[in-house]
Amino acid sequence: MTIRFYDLVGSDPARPFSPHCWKVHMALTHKALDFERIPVCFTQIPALEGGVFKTLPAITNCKETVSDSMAIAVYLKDKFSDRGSHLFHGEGGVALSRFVEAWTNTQLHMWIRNWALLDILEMLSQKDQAYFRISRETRYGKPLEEIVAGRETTVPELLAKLEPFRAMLASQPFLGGKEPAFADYIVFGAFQWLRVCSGLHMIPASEPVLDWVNRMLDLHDGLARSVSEASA
Ligand SMILES: N[C@@H](CCC(=O)N[C@@H](CS)C(=O)NCC(=O)O)C(=O)O
Repeated sequence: MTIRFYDLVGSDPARPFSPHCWKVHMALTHKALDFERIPVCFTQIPALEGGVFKTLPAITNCKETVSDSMAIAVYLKDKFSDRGSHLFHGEGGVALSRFVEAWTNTQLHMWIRNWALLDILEMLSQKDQAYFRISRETRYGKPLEEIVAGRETTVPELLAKLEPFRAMLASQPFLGGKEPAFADYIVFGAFQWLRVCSGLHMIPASEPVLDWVNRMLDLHDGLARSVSEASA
C-alpha cells in the first residue's frame, strides 16, 4: 500500500511551503518510497483521519499514522531500513539530528517567522487567512504587521546565525558529510520555507550557505527547485 503524505499548502496546492513538510517530502524521496502527496489547508487538518492530527506533516502507512517530522523520519528509518539511502547513519545520527532540529527551530525558524508572516498570510485561502491571523496573533500577542515591521534591519542577525553552518561547509558539502542526511533536510526545510514564501533575495549572493541551498535544490531531480522562488 502506498504511503499517504499530508502536505500543508495555501490556496495553490502546487506551492507547499511548510518547513516541516519539506523535511518529510525530501526524506520520502531520499528513501525511494512510493507515496501519494495530499495537499491540505490549515483548516482542513482537524478533519483528517478522524481528527488524529493537530499539525502537519503527517503520514499514513497501512493502518499506522505518524505525525511530527522527526518522528516520521525515525519511522521511515526503522520501517524501511532496506530502501534507498540512509537518513541518519545509525542511532548516533538520530541523536545529533535532534540538536540540528533544535538549532534550526530556535535560530532560523524564529527569524524566518518574523520575516515571512505576512507573505505566508497572502499565500493562504480566505478561510485559512482568518484562522492564521487569529491563531498567530493570539500566540505572539501582537498584530502580524507589528511583528514584521522593520524586517530589513534584521538581516545581519540572520547572517550571524548562519556562522556555525558556514564554518561546517568549509570542510564538507553536507551536514551528512559527502552525502545529504536528514539533518540537511531539517535545515533545508527552513530555507525552502523562506524561499517559497518570501524569496531569498535578502541573503547576499556571495553567502556560501547559498551554494549548499543550491545543492539541496538540485537533489532528487530538482524536487524542491520545482516550486519556484517567491519574487521580491
Ligand atoms: N514539531 C512538528 C511541528 C509541525 C508544525 O508546527 N506544523 C505546522 C505547519 S509548519 C502546522 O501544521 N500547524 C497547524 C496549525 O497551526 O493549525 C514537526 O516537526 O512536524
